[in-house]
Amino acid sequence: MKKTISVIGAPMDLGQGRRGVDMGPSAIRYANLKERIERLGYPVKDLGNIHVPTAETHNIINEKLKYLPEVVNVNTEIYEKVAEVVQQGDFPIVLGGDHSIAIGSIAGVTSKISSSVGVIWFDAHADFNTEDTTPSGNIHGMPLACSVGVGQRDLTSIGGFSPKLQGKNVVIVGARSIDPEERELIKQNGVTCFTMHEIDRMGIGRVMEEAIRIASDGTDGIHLSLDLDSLDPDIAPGVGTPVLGGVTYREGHLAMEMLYQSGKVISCDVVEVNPILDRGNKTALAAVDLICSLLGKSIL
Ligand code: B3U
Ligand code: MN
Ligand code: MN
Repeated sequence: MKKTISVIGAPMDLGQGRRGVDMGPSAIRYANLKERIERLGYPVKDLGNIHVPTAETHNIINEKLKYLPEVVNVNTEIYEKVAEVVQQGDFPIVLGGDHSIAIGSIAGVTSKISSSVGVIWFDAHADFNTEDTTPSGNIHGMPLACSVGVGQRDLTSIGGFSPKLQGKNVVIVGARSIDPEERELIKQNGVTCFTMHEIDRMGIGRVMEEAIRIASDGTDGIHLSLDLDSLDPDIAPGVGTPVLGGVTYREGHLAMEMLYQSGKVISCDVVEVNPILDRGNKTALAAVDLICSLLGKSIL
């Protein structure tokens, strides 16, 4: 019997500055997420959406940590929901929303796993800023730092424990836009980063072999955090901060297929799909295609 897949919508847009990413969960569901996963033989439960307050009804108090109290509250709810799903033995897929939702999602997964969890962070960015290094004040640029215990306390302590991850089991894949101080923080915390340069030189196959080895070394499983802006804007135009020169459609699929074959992945986030900026729901469709490969869809 295959694991039950539990889908949680997190229509969060308070971690960044553009309208529309709150519609990500609808767009991904509209791309037939449930039916396509069921076709692979999994039972699927859709648990609906977490409540997210409307940006226009709240004020920004701290320009370096925009919407901090609201982001903390939403992530606390995500943490509780994801922890419940993992406790039941199910596989959570959290649909963003912006990438700040990974703070709660990773908190939920790691709270229910006895030893540690590794993370593979697919992203054009490193999301390793803090309130001291952020150029934007947007919390979606901080979730990976928060998860290794670096950053503002309300964010790092969601779920009542910190850190959630050890830097030595964290791997960023696909990066091509990293802020100077972020680079220093990544190094200091022992995080591995395979940028587009390494993907070009080594090929995605060798990069993923290494990434899987590092994320599973001494851990009880791997959490995949998939930011759709990791893909090239040609195939994923519907994201808030597109960056040229990204992962191709086939590289993305091979990466997901290798993660499936590793048998190590226990949970995932799919984030930053913004239907307002998209063309014909292309980005949400690409997201569902990638999830299917992650769950075992093969060509033959
Ligand atoms: N590093 C920049 C930009 C950014 C991070 N994540 C996204 N954009 N999507 C920042 O604002 O922290
Ligand atoms: Mn991101
Ligand atoms: Mn990104």
